[in-house]
Amino acid sequence: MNPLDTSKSPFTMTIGTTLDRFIHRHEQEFAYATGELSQLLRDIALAAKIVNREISRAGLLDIAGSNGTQNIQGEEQQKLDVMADIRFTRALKNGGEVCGVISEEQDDIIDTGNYQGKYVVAMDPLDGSSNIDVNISIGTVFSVYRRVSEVGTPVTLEDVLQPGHRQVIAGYILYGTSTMLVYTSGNGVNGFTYEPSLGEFILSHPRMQIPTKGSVYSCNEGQVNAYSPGIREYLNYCKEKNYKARYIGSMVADFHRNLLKGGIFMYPGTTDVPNGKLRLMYECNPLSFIVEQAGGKSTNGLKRVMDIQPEKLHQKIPFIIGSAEMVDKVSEFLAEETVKIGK
Ligand code: P6P
Repeated sequence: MNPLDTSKSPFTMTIGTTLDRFIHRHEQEFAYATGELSQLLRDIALAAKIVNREISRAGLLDIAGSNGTQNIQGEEQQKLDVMADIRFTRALKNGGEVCGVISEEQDDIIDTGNYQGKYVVAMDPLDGSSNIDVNISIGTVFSVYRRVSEVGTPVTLEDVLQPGHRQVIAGYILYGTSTMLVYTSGNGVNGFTYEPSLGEFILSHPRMQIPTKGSVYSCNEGQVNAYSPGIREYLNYCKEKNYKARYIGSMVADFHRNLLKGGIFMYPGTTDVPNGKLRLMYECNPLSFIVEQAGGKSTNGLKRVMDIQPEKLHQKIPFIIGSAEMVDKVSEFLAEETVKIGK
């Protein structure tokens, strides 16, 4: 890029720029920049504003609590899970850029009927929703891939079962003390804070970078006896180093704190559930794209998450993500475990 041409450089994007203007200015950075991807991102942002409004009033509108149904994972769906799924799916269908969607809340691929759409989206419409009733931050997580099947035809399984390194956009919305949209399109990570009085996401965290090391670890230690020896030894290592334990049961919130301050989030496998709980396509891959773009790392304990070839829509993997040096340290303990028990 011509060093004198600062039109596209994120460095000219001052805090206070709206998401819309940021997208427009950076459109040329999108692979195959033809405007569709920009519009797709705007569609996601619109749905996020609507979901944010619903969540902030949940306690008043009797839309909190259980929906009385389960998703394909057998997890109880909250009313807001279903609402968020409808809002994001509808925005993506109406936007026209997406030919297919996979969602934590839907068993199968959603064919949007937009056969001319060049993209597919994998999403967790509302992660951590069991925390809604107790007013703890929750999040939406999304991944965007370019379809591999011919434009003009229905979405296929191959369009959605792509490895994470083929993502073109990944992001999350954190419905917290303030609502933020954080995303990457492969040129760094930028965070936008929602200003309700304007109805706009405003650039507040340009060029986010995760510290290469930190002193916070996020893990459900209630399961410690079921973790592998390597994970247990790493948790002991954290205590010896006097790290802080911070785990609020809402991955997007735990991840966001670690992204800003440095730290590591782990949802390992256990003796009974060796692949853990978190889903590769719409939880692990999007956060992995973001963390790598911010200078961090993520693995399943054995390999880079974004190199895993998905085999099922709702495939689960053990998940370790955060500051590069902390993820490397876990890998060291797991490697020693492999040697000791001769896996
Ligand atoms: P556990 C929420 O249900 C979630 O998917 C993540 O947001 C969170 O980190 C994890 O599960 C909590 O799971 O088993 O520790 O309660």
